[in-house]
Amino acid sequence: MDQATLILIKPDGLKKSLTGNILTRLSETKLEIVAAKVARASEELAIEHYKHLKDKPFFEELIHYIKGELHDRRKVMALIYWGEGAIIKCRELAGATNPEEAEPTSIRGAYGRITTSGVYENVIHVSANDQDAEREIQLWFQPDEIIVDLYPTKIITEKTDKIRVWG
Ligand code: IDP
Ligand code: MG
Repeated sequence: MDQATLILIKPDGLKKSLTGNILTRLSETKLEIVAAKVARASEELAIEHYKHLKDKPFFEELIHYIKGELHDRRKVMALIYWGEGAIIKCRELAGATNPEEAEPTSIRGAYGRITTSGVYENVIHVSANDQDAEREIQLWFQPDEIIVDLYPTKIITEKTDKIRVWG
């Protein structure tokens, strides 16, 4: 079954210039990239993305982390990988959440670290299941930014909306 997963190259991955390495590793999956962009996590987006962890002691630090405040890189690279078994394939390559427990050959095992302040800097986010993938993809991407139809959409008219065009 074709599946989609959200991948984020987190700010530590960008700071360490790992984008190329991570994309090369992910290409082993033979999945298709159907959306990609550099994006900034606002406070609201960060909190919404990680809302399942809001009661954890490291939550505040995690929000600083994904916003890029720990790495002087206020951005992430967001991608959608699509194809057979996308979630399991990408999560296996990513490795365990805790970079010290991750296989040394996995992305997190190779490039992640644990800081003394406690948040796991594990360079990459991968959606955990279909439900999370749908929720996260809809948080980070608009339908027209994705080259396949993943989820139902609707057309709305917003007369008061202002959009920026090239000057
Ligand atoms: P996942 O990223 O492997 O799906 P989640 O439990 O969803 O793991 O956690 C989201 C992120 O929060 C992790 O990728 C990691 O950066 C951080 N994190 C999770 N658990 C811990 C912890 O016990 N200590 C510090 N940071 C953690
Ligand atoms: Mg998760």
